[in-house]
Amino acid sequence: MTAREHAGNTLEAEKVRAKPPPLYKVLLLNDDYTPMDFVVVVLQTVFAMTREKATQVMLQVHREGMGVCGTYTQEVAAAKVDQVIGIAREHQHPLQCTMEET
Ligand code: TYC
Repeated sequence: MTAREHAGNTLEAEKVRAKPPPLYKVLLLNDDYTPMDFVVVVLQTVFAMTREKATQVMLQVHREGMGVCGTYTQEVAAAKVDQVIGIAREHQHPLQCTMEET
C-alpha cells in the first residue's frame, strides 16, 4: 500500500510528499532622494529589524545599490514589497523594493 492509499492518513501522506514552497528574497534598491532615516524606519517597521540591523542594511543598500531585507514565501514577500512601496508613496519618496526567487 502506498502512502497515498493508506487509510485515514491521506493528509499526512500528502504533506510528506509535498515539495517545500519556493522562497523569495525581498530586495531594497538605492536611490538618491529617500532620506536615510526614513529607510531605517521602514526596515524596522516592515521587517522587524532592530535599529542597528536596519541601519546596517540601509548603509549596505546606500553603498552597494541593493540589499536583502529577508527571505519569505511568495505571498509574504509580495505583501512586504507592497507595504514598502505603499509607505514610500504615502511620504512621496521614490524608494523601490522588489523580490526574486532564491
Ligand atoms: N541613498 C539615499 C541617500 O543618500 C539613502 C537610501 C538608502 C535610499 C537606501 C534608498 O534603499 C535606500 N539619502
